[in-house]
Amino acid sequence: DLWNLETRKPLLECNPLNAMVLKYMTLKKTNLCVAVDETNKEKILQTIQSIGGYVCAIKLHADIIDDFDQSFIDELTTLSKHHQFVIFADRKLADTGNTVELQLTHGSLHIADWANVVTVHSVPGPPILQSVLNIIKQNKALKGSLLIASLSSKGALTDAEYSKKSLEMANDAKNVVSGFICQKRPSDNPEFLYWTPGVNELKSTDGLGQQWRSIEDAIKRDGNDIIIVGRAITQSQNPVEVARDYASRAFELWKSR
Ligand code: UP6
Repeated sequence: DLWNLETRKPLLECNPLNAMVLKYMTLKKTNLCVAVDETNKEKILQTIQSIGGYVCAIKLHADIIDDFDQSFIDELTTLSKHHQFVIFADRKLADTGNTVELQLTHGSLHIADWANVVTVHSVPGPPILQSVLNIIKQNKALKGSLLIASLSSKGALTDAEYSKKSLEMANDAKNVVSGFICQKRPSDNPEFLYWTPGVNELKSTDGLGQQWRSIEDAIKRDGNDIIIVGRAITQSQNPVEVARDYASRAFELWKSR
């Protein structure tokens, strides 16, 4: 059974980013990634400080942080080492190769210097992955990328054909692509990790097109490995307890699959 963790582990560990993710997942018994979509660095750091023990990754949208600066990066990096999680920049890159290289290394965000993994849209085609690889080779914090096979928003244009083509792109670039952002696992290839947003146990939509489903559907029915959870945790009454609960439920479901 290729989905058995012990059988699958050596396959995943060939990829430097997945080796890191898997180490934290098995050590901390969690396949939870929390999306901390706050706009103030102190608030973000406080949230990470409190839930950091229950996650394998922390996902950020750096471009929504009002006071993003080097001290934020330094504290984030310290927290990631202390709590042992991967730093995930959800930049959703989608441009021509040269521009993508500049977006990863320059500007006020210079993502490749602090993020271990970044999201990439497949819409520009294979050259985008070559550019991400060029930056990964520079030995910065960035170790891998997740290709967006499908989006969770209502009416997304990422249909089955799009997901299939994204998979073909990833198969030709396994040294760059560690896995996917997807709703349903687009492949049975156990060498990739499948990360899924759109998870909330209490609500099914936010009124702005987001589509949420349960942890069980995300992992068992849809075949994903890692759940990405935002507001269900960060806007709950007790983020620490909810994070602990989501992490333990998701991990049990993943192990038993
Ligand atoms: N995200 C999605 N759906 C996608 C891709 N990315 O929701 O298809 C991201 C959002 C947000 C997080 O940008 O940061 O995942 C989900 O947060 P939520 O649980 O609060 O909706």
